[in-house]
Amino acid sequence: MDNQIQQLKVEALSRLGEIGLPAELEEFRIKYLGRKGLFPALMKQVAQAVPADRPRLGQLANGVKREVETAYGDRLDTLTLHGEAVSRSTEDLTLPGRSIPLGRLHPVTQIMDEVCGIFEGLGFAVAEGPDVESDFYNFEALNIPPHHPARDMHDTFYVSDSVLLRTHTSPMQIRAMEEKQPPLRMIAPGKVYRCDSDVTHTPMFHQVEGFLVDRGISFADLKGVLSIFIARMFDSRTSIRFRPSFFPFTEPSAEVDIGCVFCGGKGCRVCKQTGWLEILGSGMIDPEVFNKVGYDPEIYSGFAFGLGIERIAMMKYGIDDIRLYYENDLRFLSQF
Ligand code: 2NL
Repeated sequence: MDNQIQQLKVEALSRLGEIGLPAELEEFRIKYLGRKGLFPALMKQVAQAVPADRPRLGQLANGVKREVETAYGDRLDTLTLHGEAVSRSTEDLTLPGRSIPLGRLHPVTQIMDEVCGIFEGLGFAVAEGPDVESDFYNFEALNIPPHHPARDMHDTFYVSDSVLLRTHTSPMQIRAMEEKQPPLRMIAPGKVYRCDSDVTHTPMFHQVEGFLVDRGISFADLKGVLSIFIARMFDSRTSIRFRPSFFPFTEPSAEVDIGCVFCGGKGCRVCKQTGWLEILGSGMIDPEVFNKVGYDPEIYSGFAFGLGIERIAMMKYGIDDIRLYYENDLRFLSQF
């Protein structure tokens, strides 16, 4: 009996050493370790040995069986690690791996990049600057005098009497005009602040302002550039309307509307039954602004415009509550 056990061990281990294919390994398992295999048969024989020999033979046979099982397991690992799925394996090695969730750009950042990209494509330079500004760059240089309603405490966050959070990104454009002579075309993207909060207003939002100054610039240039922008941002078939308006820093001024993207111009709750949505404000730069930066308004003219990024993103994506942008709810953000 002892011999028989040793012989089975030698035979099994040497056979295992020859095996190179998963199918052969499975054959081995059935022949030696399977329910009707040689090891279970050996164990039955041990159970029938004379009682005096049984504990010793049992211990020996069990030890050998464990050794062979371990060697079998090692062989199985080696073969499967080399890419061969063994039919007995309970894991489906063809399943795709667990995916690692990826972050993405915030919808406001995506639209900001898109808007800037369109103007860069038209030759506009990009200038960024501080969120905290002086009264001069935010108001005075833009022809907004001390008691103008736009300075009202309800709209502007003041840091001190003459320091404030910028209410638009125009200050960077004023600096550019102070530093450089025309021709000049530039956009200023960034965060702006106004003390206002409801479904269409947040106290901080993003704006892109732009301007172009040269000799002989007319309202036709303004219409041309802004029409190209709208066609690229939305669709070349989008209808456009220039509506007379007023800003202290432009004259004449126009607000630009596009055909309502929600109802196609038929009239709905979002466009208040008008069929139009306002997308930006614009105008010919007021001679007073040129005087402040030292340009001669008799020689130069130019246009300027300003647009709110959250507003454009709401139109493009059909979002009706601006606050969704700033709640950081992944169910919302992961849709973009
Ligand atoms: C709006 C309107 C506008 C400007 C911004 C501007 C800048 C300079 C000179 C003259 Cl430096 N104008 N910017 C002009 C017209 C309109 O923005 O509704 N923004 C959201």
